[in-house]
Amino acid sequence: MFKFFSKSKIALESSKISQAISQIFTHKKLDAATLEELEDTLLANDVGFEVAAEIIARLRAAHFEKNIDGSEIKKFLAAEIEKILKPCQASLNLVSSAKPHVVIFNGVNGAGKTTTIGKVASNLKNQNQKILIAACDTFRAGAAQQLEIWAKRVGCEIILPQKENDDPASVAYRALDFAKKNNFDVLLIDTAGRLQNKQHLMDELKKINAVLKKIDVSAPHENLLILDATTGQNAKSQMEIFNQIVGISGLIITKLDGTSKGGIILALAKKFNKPIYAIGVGEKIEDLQEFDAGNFARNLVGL
Ligand SMILES: Nc1nc2c(ncn2[C@@H]2O[C@H](COP(=O)(O)OP(=O)(O)OP(=O)(O)O)[C@@H](O)[C@H]2O)c(=O)[nH]1
Ligand SMILES: [Mg+2]
Repeated sequence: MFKFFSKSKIALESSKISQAISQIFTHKKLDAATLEELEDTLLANDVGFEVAAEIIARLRAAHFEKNIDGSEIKKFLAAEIEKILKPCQASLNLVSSAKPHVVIFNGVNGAGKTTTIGKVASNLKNQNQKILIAACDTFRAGAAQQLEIWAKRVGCEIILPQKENDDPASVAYRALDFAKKNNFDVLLIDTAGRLQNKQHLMDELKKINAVLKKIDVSAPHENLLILDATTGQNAKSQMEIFNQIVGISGLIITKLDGTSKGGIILALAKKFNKPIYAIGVGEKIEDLQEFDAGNFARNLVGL
């Protein structure tokens, strides 16, 4: 099992959602105009049309008294949001029979891939797993060094590029070969950030996947998409295209401690129904939590 140490540190600016909800329901009745205002608030917080409409419909169908107070509405909303998110709550099980368990971290520039690898590696190391990380971001100057610092901090081994602009797939190949021969439990592969609409860069991810299969047909065992929660609606296009290219097995959503509105998680859950394995709640090594739908829903509405 995968264990996380951080306590709840979600600091959603969506307290904006909760503030707005409080304001909406302090002085007003639950009439059509108020419901419309609530729908606008949900939309402004990245929840997306489908989910906003669904929540409003359920609220309408519940036939509350017109003068119900805000806290009752919040409880109802939290329960509805939890229902939407619950199917995506999942544990990342990296301690499996497949050895080494190979995990690729995909995502756009700055999403938090490298940092999340550090957090995950540290977590697994604490569970006495033998961890190898591969620096397959050979594109950005300094990327390998950044990962090397994490490897030192965690105390795990790393496979580095052999030359500047080395082929990422060849680094991945060497890493899996080394991991197999030296009996590693888990191989975590860092990749360069790339915009999902840059076809040649997306093809490079396919190549990494293909090369790993030459050594182990069951690899990679996870293709994770790391999503920055502050990117808003663009997250949907990232999910769609990365999924088409490599088949995303699950998500880790970062930066939920910052200015994120958080509502994007609802839109993603509804549209793609992929496991959400963890959330990033800060820059430090311990700032990773297992995703808990109920806890997240309560945070979102400010309970
Ligand atoms: N507040 C906060 N910052 C985060 C979190 N995760 C990552 N960061 C920060 O986001 C920035 C980018 O993180 P990286 O891990 O370098 O992102 P990356 O996806 O590897 O970036 P590229 O390799 O350039 O594509 C760094 O300053 C991290 O410290 C998080 O959960 N919360
Ligand atoms: Mg990186």
